[in-house]
Amino acid sequence: MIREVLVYPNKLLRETSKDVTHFDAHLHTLLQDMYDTMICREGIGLAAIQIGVPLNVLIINLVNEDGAQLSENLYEIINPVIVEKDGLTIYQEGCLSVPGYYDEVERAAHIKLRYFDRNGEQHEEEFTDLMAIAVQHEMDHLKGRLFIEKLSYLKRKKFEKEWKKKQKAGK
Ligand code: QAP
Ligand code: CO
Repeated sequence: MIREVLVYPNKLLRETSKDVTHFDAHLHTLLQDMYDTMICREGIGLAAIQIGVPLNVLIINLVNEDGAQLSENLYEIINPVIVEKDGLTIYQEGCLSVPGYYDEVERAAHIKLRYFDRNGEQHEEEFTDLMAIAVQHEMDHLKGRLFIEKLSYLKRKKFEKEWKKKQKAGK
């Protein structure tokens, strides 16, 4: 089922999400709804809180070198913990909860992630490049943070200005 994506400045987006304790049919329905919603809105990543569910669940589905978004490349990440990180990388990020705005954010270039899959199996995996960026972006949502909060003072001002302009235009 396609769900509504919460948009800044919705207060729910500031909530801290909680760990999943039951790897059951409810979780699987949530994951399916998140996937349907993300694909419908042409996203590559989504955290559960973006559809109003404060659980430590995120999905990421990057496109391949041909630009195709294959479901076989879907990551379902539950209760993630970054156990190692190093390096720095800058990327022009966007977010389904901040539609139409993109700006450069600095993040660790390499992470080692401990997480659970939909069946409650634990995994430890290293990520680099866009996948490392996406995981960190989505994990910020679990802490109630948006990428616009990581911008420099001037870039944040630029965002506020553009956002207000957009509100006035009724978009
Ligand atoms: C998070 O972002 C992310 O403004 C996922 O109008 C960001 O899926 C992962 C989107 C950067 C890796 C790098 C944004 C769609 C989608 C928009 C998204 C929009 C339509 C953003
Ligand atoms: Co986001």
